[in-house]
Amino acid sequence: MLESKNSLIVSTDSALKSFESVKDLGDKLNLNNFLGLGKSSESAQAAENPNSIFNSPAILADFNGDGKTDKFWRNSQTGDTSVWLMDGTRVAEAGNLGQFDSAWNYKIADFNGDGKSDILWRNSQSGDNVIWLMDGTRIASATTVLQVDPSWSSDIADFNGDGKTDILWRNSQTGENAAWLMDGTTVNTAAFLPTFDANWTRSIVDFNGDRKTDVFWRNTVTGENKVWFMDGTKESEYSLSQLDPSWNYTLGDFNGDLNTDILWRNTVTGENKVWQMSGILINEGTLTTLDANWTSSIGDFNGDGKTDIFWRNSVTGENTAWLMDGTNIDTSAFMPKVDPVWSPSIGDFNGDGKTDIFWRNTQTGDNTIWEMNDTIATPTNIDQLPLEWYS
Ligand SMILES: [Ca+2]
Ligand SMILES: [Ca+2]
Ligand SMILES: [Ca+2]
Ligand SMILES: [Ca+2]
Repeated sequence: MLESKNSLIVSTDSALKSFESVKDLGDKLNLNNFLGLGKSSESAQAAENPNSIFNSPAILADFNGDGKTDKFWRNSQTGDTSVWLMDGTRVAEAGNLGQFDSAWNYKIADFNGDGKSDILWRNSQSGDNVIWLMDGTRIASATTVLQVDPSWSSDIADFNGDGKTDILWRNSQTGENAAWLMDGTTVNTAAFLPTFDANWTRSIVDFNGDRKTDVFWRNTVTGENKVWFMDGTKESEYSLSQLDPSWNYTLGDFNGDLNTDILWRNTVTGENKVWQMSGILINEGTLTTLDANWTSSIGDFNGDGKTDIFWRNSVTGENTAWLMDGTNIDTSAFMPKVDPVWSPSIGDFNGDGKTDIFWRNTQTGDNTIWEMNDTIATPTNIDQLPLEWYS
């Protein structure tokens, strides 16, 4: 599949075989309850974040669609996978799903647009692809989709804005690109897009806020930047300002206008700046400089739809949050220090529209959630999970 431009849609025997085995596995393991922690409660005081970055089940895992981020775990020794449906700092329900060895990578998506996260599995050695449509701790369906040569990698997108996940394929060797417009597990349209050589990296964005995701291209050698505004499989390409390759980027929406913005960080000087995007128009703002030990994650800690920045110092364990208002830092506050053995990830586990922080101790397997309210963190220890489990 995708090996030549004339064979965009080809299914293979091996794909069908692995469909059977995955389906069997799903059927068998759905019956098992993992950890037996009981049923989910309906005690939500849900307040949906106004920004799709933080309310989309195609971005943050939410397998039962209750607006509370869930956890997906893999076991590095057994290949087991499991889901924790979260209700604040409580694991409301846990389920063991099936076994996928480490050759399989996964991505969170929502292929059928039902508001419940699905999973795209891709075998990095065989090129097999499997889609799990999820319903809480249950695999509603496991379907093998077209095989794609392992030289291609996938990105989750929504190019026609119908709320159903599409896929951007990129061949890192040839520089070829292609799009699949999906309807559930069916590939409705498959089309090749223009080629960009291997020096270009890409990210899925929406610079014009039309809910059709766009593609941001950056040349890591020359520092050139480009965008494809997408409408289905039709792309319109524009050049953006060039920026020296020493700048890395993270994506967010710092003014809450639903256009993706870019947080730039200079890996040499520690300088930071924001490009507030409106189509191809750039409003640049310079932020505080932070030395190279600091790494950024995005969140929305006050739930106003404007992306905030969580900074963690990987050497000292210090943590800082910047509540953002466009190109300005509205509030900057230190939060409790956390030893560097703890690794943070974000989600909205209590569904109040404000991003929380899930901490996992990489030496003990202990887990703690910080429920966030602006820059105030309320920590609660939650279930421990042996170290061989990872997200
Ligand atoms: Ca959930
Ligand atoms: Ca879904
Ligand atoms: Ca767009
Ligand atoms: Ca915010």
